[in-house]
Amino acid sequence: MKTIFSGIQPSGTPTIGNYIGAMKQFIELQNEYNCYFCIVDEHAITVPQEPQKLRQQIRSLAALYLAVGLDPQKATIFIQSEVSAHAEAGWIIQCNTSIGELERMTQFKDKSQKNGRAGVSAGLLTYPPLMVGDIVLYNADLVPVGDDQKQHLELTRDFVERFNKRYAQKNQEILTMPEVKIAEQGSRIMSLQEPTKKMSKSDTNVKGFISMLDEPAVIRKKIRSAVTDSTGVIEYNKEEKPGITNLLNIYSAATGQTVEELVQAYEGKGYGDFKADLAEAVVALLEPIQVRYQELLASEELDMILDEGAENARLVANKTLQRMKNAVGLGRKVRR
Ligand code: ATP
Ligand code: LTN
Repeated sequence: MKTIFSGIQPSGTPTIGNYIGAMKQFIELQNEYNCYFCIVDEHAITVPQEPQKLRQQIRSLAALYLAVGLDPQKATIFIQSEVSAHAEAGWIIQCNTSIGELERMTQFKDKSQKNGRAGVSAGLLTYPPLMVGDIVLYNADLVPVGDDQKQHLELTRDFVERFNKRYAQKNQEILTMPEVKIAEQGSRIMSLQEPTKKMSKSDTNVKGFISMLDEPAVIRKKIRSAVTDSTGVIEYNKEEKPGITNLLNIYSAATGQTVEELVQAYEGKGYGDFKADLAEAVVALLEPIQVRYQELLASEELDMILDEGAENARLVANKTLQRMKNAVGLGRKVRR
């Protein structure tokens, strides 16, 4: 059975972008793969977080993982910082990655531009090596992510090739080469307010995203005020009509209807009707998830699942870490 690894940062409440681009794929894949789904809290502290809030967000994301339908019998669900191999592997990987490579990452350029380069944490720059560590520690073959993570996966693949070449003994591979897996549709859900910008849970404009825990009234209001255009025709055209195109993608992901079916169904109808129906579809998608979420958050079961997840994860991660240390020559030789 092939292995999957993916992670989401507890840097806020996940949005429907995270759901459509990432979580939805996780649910579909858990039946066919050996899966690890991680709450990557060490990634979240690359930008300032309030400790109390971060704690809450970590547990909340874990509850959401389960509420959307991830099954701890099928997938290992755990918190990154509870498996120390991540930080250790991250260091070895950083020392085998050039600053030039890291400075080219779009996510770093975007986030450091907003806050001024000199003022952002060094972790924001060296974060991709931590992500590489997440993936290689579990020998992942496949990494399901949204479109924005493609570049980080390319960096991961470059790293694996370089590391294997540089340190291989008797041509034995040390790390598994992963492939990226991007959803066919909805891999890049855009902001409701600026439909040329990615929907992001840490957007300061809360009207730009629908969080998975938004109440129905809030969802309806945000969709009603989503930016579209003045033509009033429901058409799929990313370049000329990014707003309505984005809403079509969300509608399709929420209901399973294809974009073509939706365009046909709304022929001759206006944006008002379309948005009202879309809002109901999103409410219908999220309501049962929210009910399960509340139950899980209050349960002890959640902590048991996370304890067990971390234990499982440590077993696999520590083995790979030891292989990496042996390859690089750190410490004393330990048998595999
Ligand atoms: P932040 O705003 O804190 O940078 P984020 O909302 O971009 O976070 P992440 O935790 O970094 O979310 O991403 C988790 C997963 O969700 C990744 O696989 C990412 O590609 C995917 N994802 C994030 N935003 C979107 C989006 N707008 N559309 C589709 N997929 C997305
Ligand atoms: N970098 C990702 C989150 C992330 C991840 C991972 C995704 C951290 N480690 C490993 C897939 C595999 C992000 O910012 N969205």
